[in-house]
Amino acid sequence: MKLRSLFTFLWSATLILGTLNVFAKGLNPSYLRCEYKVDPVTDVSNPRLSWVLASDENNQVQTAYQILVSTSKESLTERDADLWNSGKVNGRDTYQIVYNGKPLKSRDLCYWKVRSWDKNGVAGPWSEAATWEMGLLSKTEWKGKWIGLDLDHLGKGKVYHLPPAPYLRKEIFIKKGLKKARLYITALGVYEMNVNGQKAGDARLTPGWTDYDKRVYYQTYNVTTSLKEGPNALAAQLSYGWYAGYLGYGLLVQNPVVRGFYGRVPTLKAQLEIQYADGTTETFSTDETWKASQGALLESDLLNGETYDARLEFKDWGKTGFNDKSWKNAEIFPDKGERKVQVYPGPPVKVTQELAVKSVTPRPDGTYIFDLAQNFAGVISLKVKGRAGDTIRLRYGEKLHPDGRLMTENLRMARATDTYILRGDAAGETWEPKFTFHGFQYVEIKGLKEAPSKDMLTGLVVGSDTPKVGSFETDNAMANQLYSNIDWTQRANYLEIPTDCPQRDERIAWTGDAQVYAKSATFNRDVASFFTKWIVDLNDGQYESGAYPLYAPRPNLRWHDTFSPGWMEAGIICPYQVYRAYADTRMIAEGWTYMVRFMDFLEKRSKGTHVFVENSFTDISPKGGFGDWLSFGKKTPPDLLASFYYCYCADLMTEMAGAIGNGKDKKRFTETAAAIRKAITEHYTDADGKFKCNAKAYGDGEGYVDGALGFTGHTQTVYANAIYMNIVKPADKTKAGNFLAALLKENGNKMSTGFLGAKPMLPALSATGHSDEAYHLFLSKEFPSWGFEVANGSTTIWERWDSFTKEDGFKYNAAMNSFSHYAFGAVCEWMFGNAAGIKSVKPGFAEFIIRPEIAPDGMGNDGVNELKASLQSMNGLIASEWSKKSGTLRMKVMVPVNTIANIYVPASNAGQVKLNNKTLATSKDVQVTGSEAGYVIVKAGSGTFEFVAEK
Ligand code: RAM
Repeated sequence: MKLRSLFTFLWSATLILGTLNVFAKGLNPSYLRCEYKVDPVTDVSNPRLSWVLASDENNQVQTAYQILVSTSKESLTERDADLWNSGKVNGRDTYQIVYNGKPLKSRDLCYWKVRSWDKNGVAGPWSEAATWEMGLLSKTEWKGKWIGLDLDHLGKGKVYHLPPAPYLRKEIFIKKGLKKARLYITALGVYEMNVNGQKAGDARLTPGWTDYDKRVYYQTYNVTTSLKEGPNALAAQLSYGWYAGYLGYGLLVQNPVVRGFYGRVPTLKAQLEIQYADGTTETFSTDETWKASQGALLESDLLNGETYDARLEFKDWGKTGFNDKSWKNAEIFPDKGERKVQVYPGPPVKVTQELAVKSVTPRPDGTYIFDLAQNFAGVISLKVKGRAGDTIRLRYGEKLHPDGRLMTENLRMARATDTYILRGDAAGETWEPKFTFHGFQYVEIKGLKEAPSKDMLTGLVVGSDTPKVGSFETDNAMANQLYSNIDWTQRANYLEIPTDCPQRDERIAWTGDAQVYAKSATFNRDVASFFTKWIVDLNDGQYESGAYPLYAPRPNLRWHDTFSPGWMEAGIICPYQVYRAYADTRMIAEGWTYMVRFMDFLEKRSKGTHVFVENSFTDISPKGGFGDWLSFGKKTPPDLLASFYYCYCADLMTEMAGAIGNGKDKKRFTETAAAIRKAITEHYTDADGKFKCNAKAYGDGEGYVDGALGFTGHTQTVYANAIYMNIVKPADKTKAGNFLAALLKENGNKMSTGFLGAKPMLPALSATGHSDEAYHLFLSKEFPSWGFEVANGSTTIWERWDSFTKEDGFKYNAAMNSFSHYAFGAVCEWMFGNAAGIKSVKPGFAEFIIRPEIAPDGMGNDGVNELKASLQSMNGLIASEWSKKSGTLRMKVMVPVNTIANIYVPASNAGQVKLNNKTLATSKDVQVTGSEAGYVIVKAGSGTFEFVAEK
């Protein structure tokens, strides 16, 4: 055989073998989800499906898919699928695929599976079957009444009014063998339901917080195996929760209402639906035949904690045969006609981790301090032995005073105290609070007779169960700790709603904090369903005027809490970030009228001028809104920031209008954005492109946040935002970047930025050729910086850079001083988007860029020489890793099936670069598409790519 034909032979053999390999394997769909959840219950009538593909082969894409949906697992075949056979649908889509089969009814159980065709047109294997189940689609299907027990007259103290929590129970008789049982349940307040002494599900603080006048959510539990023929017991505990308990700083600011914002008495509504083996059905619902009593849970409140007297415990009250003769009949409470009852759309709040105690320290006053070594949100589980009536008081704090005392001043009016009174069980007893949570690292225990051991307490980390999708690791210990701090702070605050902080008397979803951090959040955890839930709260909270509120849900915590520029725009920015991360257009479509109403509001407010001149928001409190909250030095005019945000929102609306195919609004917002840019340039910049304002217009600044410091348009925050939000034209960005770098230098290379300025700071520096400066700020350990918090012992992100310092201790103490506040954690966006360089081009990362910024040399141990980051996207795992060592730069990129990556390899020309040990320039696996200042650009399909570039 001639050499040439030998080559051809070998080549065809490889191809054939390769193809055979593909035949054998093909694309494998897994992680089947419906409405972002695995096997959920939903009431979305045409739910969206998704899967993730895996393949051993590089450069793979899906060219078509087929979905089958059926009412049973047995009939889930092409021939028998009775709900939907999508047929072969051409295209790459693997997510946001709308169910398009037969109309679904309440209680329908749907089995589904999918298969994909690969780039060679070869069909892969069918996936495993997954399910979803339809909830109750109409309120009229609810037979259960709202029941409760009014105990509100009890528990009135000097400071707090904490009535006991009601207990409810009912025995039912199951006459014959059952096939299926579902418990549909909700509460105004929070509930825990037990079936024959077993807790239904593992969620906590159900059914969560909503604007209860507009809607309440319910849970569905599959209790088929918890029930038996004959008598069965249903036992529920209720607490005040967000509905009837204390909320926010109402008490602190002496608001006329401090608790019971939605109602005084918590109530329960449930129905147990049974399908017997013989096909008949029966429903047991909450009604006046349920029995009700107060019991061992003497106090129960989210902010203030619980008091439990175990001596008053009803033994086995959750089981059949308990004598409830002395209990009252449950009271019936009226419904509100306009209140919707819907399936909980978010991830459940639950215990996501347990933490062991690191040390126990006795205090001179006889108390003990337990250290859990990590600031978090949650509760504890307590294990004790003692005499009946022994009382154990637990207080929680994030920090200790230098003398070892628990620091609780920063909790303000949140009592955050749990008390357990022992029943005196010789075998010992365990207890954990149910309807409260605290933000803490330390627990102080009072009332112990003997020195305790560490295992007396276990920390139970509580939060919305958002799956971890991100990782970030470097060879710099500070950066690693910072990333850990960010994730822990997110976990502590993504608890039902995105709260500002989990510890003090606040814990509300401040929209400003939420909007600056939303994108960062998507890099750490899958927050798609979390935001699906919260955006509804936000829309429910929209004012008549069209303004989005300061926080959502929005009870009336303080008469002048309304809206603020920089905060209210969360209504546009959060859905946009969800769209970018998960390609979710339904959230946009469903929220569109709210978003347009908000844009109308801004337009009206600007009086058609498309800019907010000085003093445009004197009617709100504080004047101008919160502005660049917690910034230093002269203030950035809040009106200028309001104008920037207006422009940014118009841009996002333009893009989102395009995404939902609304050409008319796309045109409208394109024009609006152009008009705003023009008006901003005219009013707020001088001939050199420098930002300015009419500082005199603010007079002495009275009524503005830190107004006495004076105002200027030439601040770090202004340029950082002008670059980040594309307020300045691309051609003028370098100039703006230079102003920003110069301002930093003038300020001793320190940031002066607050909540609104810190987030865009590093991305703006990076975008304008100042990556080294960005790295210096990122790695700095001097005040104010992220590293400064780490150097001062943080395990979470703090509200202020110097919330605690080794030199000065707690400067702010009882004032705003949270040690778990994610706003400054928004640097996470730069860590993933710039340091690791993972940037989406198309929503859902269908196409993305990997353009790592390599840390400057010469920083010794304070620098970064190695970085590894990854993100589990809707398409699968994206990874970006780099390391540098004596002139050699290594880079590893993982590109999931069905995506395209534009990889920027840090090298001055392709000749210097090797890909998987071969010369890049001749590689067939990828395509060199160009170069750009210090980078060779490579286009790649799926696979793992290792680049080596020599200097
Ligand atoms: C603080 C909150 C929050 C901030 C508002 C303006 O009390 O903690 O972080 O958005 O005020």
